[in-house]
Amino acid sequence: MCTVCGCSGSTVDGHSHDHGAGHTHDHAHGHAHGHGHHHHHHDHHHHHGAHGDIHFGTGAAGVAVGNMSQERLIEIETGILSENDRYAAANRARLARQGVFAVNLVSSPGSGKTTLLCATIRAMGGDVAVIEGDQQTSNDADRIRETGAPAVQINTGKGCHLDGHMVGHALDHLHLHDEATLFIENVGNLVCPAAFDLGEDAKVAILSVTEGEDKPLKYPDMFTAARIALLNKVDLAPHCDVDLDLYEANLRRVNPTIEVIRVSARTGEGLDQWIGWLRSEALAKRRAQATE
Ligand SMILES: Nc1nc2c(ncn2[C@@H]2O[C@H](COP(=O)(O)OP(=O)(O)OP(=O)(O)O)[C@@H](O)[C@H]2O)c(=O)[nH]1
Ligand SMILES: [Mg+2]
Repeated sequence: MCTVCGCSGSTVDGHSHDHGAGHTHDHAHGHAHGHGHHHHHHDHHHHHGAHGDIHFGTGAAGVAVGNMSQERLIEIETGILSENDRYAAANRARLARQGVFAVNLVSSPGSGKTTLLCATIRAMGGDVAVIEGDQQTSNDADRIRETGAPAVQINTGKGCHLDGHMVGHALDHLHLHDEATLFIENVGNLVCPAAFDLGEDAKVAILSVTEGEDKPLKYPDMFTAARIALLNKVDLAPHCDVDLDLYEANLRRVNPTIEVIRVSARTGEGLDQWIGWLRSEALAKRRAQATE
């Protein structure tokens, strides 16, 4: 269950929750690990498709959230978040050992994450790898592979976000070189991915000029969680009634320290600045590790 929207797609779920009297909980979801105690190891219900694409949660799972008390939901939320955080911490340690700098790209559907990633990879050259998250299809991983970069597609099925557990599986299948850059494209969703740490170094929010200047104010959690925002499709700005300065001001209202870069995946505008940010952050991470 997603602890944010209550949908049934998460892989980090509470098998061993004590639901108390009167609570029933359908555990028909695809793949879950219990909490530390009562840790039942289930057969892995995800399966692998072409190119090692990983499919989660294709089975239906019903969670009667409406029957749960708020207290109960908060209790479960705390448990699931900490379970996710354990997977995320393991991912983070693994990436740190390899000196890999990892970003988690979050946005609403269609803001241009994949297009921007393809343009970034082509402009950057060098050692990059991609984890793609979508509910269905391997379209985005296929698009990434056309650039020559390795990509693993995760299909979340019913899931509305990637979680730490899924990304751990994807890392098992990705041949990451030391000091590579890892891009994780999250499921297009401006709400739930904000709450799930994947073990990344930074969340990068992508907005496009067509979405409207008020989006940071309406969906603040995502922009509070992000270190940097890429305001994409600026090539379209002249055709839209959009005020880019107001867009930026609204971003800074919800997150005063957020960095904002105006980009166009289509024309390449702003890509140098974005790649510069990636390089300097990766360097800063390695320097910090070296002095540890
Ligand atoms: N004009 C213009 N179009 C863009 C730009 N970036 C992306 N697009 C277009 O926007 C549409 C969606 O782009 P995608 O890269 O698929 O967006 P996405 O965020 O990866 O979408 P999901 O993975 O489905 O959430 C495509 O038609 C792209 O060609 C841009 O900078 N300018
Ligand atoms: Mg995409």
